[in-house]
Amino acid sequence: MLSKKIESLLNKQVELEASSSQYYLAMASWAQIKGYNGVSSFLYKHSDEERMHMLKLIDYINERGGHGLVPTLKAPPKEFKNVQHIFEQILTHEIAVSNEINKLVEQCLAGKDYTTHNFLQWYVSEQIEEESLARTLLDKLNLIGNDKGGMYLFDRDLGTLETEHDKKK
Ligand code: OFO
Repeated sequence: MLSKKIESLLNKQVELEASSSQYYLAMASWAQIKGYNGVSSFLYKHSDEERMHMLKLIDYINERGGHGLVPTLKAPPKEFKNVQHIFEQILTHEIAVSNEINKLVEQCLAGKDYTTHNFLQWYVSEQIEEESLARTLLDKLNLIGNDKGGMYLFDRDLGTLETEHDKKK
C-alpha cells in the first residue's frame, strides 16, 4: 500500500509526464507546419513515449491501492524560434524531469518504500537515455549551424531514427 505522501508525489510525476507529452506534441505540430517532417515525426513519437510514461505511473499507483489522477494541464507554447531552440528546450526539460525523478527516489528511500524505489529505477535509466539523446542531437545541430543542406539532412535522418517508441512496437 502506498503512503499518502508517495501517492501524491507520484501523482505530481503523472502531471509532469503528461505536460512533457503536451509540450512535445506542440513542438511536433509546429515542426510539421514549418515543413520539418523528420523532426516532427520524431517529436510526435517522443510525445507518445511521455504519455506511456504517464500511463505506467497511473497503473502503478492504482495497483498499489492509490488513485492515479488525470491532471489539468497548462497549454504549451504555440510558437518556437527554430529547431535548435526546440532541442535546447528538450534538453533543459529532460534535465528538470531527471531532477524530479531523483527527488522522488530520495523520498522513497526516506519513507522506506522499496517497492516504489524499485519501480522508479526504470525511470532513472529512461532519463539517462533521453538526456543523452537530446545532447547528441543538440551537438549535431550546433555543428550544422545555419547550413541549410545540413539541416535538410538532419531532418531526413531524424525521420528514420529508431526510437524507444519504435522498439516497443
Ligand atoms: Fe518521461 O521522460 Fe522525458 O520527460
